Amino acid sequence: MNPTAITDILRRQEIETPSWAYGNSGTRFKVFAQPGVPRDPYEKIADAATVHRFTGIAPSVALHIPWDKVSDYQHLAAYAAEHGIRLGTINANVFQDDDYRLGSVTNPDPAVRRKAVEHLLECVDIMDATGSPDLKLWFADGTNYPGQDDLRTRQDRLADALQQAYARLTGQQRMLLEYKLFEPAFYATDVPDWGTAYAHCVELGPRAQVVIDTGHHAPGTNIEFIVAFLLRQHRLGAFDFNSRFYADDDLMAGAADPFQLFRIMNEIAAAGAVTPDGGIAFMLDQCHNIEPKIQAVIRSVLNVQEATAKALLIDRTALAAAQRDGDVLAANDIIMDAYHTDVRPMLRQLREDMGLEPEPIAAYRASGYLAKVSAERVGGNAAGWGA
Ligand code: PSV
Ligand code: MN
Repeated sequence: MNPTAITDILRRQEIETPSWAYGNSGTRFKVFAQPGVPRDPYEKIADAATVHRFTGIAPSVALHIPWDKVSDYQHLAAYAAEHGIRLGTINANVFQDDDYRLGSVTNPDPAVRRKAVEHLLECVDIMDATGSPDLKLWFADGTNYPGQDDLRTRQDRLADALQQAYARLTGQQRMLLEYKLFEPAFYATDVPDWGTAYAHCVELGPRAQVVIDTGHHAPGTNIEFIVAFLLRQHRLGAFDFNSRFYADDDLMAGAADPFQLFRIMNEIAAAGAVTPDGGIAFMLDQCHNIEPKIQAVIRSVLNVQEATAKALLIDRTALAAAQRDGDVLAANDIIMDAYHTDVRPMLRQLREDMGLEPEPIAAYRASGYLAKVSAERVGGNAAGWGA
């Protein structure tokens, strides 16, 4: 691909940032408070808009309900627009009420299942008000002990709930179903892998799509294979990018394993699906427990952008020829050549062409934004888990 074609794609790339990345978070041992943390969804939007201002490619923010509950969602959407961004994916949250101890949509108690489905429907009402295109579902449902509940019946309950939510979607709205190997359930998770998510999506219809959260697999899983498979089936709806050393560590995307992120973006670039018309929502899903949050989100956006630029640099004609010839080492060299290219000068130039500061992190640090919001955001309750 010629340099102009590459920069044209990079200019149109969009990465959605999560509202919860701006709030306080922690491990199950401690939530650390940081200065300047937003106290409500409006302040989270201001932080997300700041990330977009410095990167130019993060024009939307994902909301999590009820963490981001407000009385007027149209007002919130208008506020986002005033700040130069839009409201993106609506994430349902059926994992924090005491009622959900034995599951939400797969709970043995029909009253609890009904409550969970009502929340999913409420999230679609919110999408109608905000213009958000996607409903993202992740269920903490599962069991801790063999015999605790019937595994097949739980799948029936899940299918029934998904069907009710899917039927409520209108127009171009989509349902994105996320899987996760384990945690909080430790014996059997009800949506543990891409195969389960995929099978439910196929049963539902074309607007049900799978979400790949990069932290939700067993160690050593070949995630790019899952990407390739789902792309081929037209069922890859979105990513939750983050990185991990052990389990679902929720570290900055591209921090723990930049080569894996590159391999994933290679599959996306090969399928021509980097830009929004490719139908994939590229989101971050991370927590910044010990590092400054806004700067960490900027770093993550840039890491995804760098991995994408490298993937776009792969000489696909030469690669196809090497693959046809069975030249294993030449093919691998072509991939590694792109991976080892320093794309930072190209991206600095791109930002200048887009009217942005060439070095987003340095520019953000020099802007004084964090000192300003730390002085302003005094009193009230800092947003965080459960808030
Ligand atoms: C679950 O671990 C998850 O990845 C889901 O996307 C949730 O919505 C998110 O984290 C926030 O806790
Ligand atoms: Mn996730």
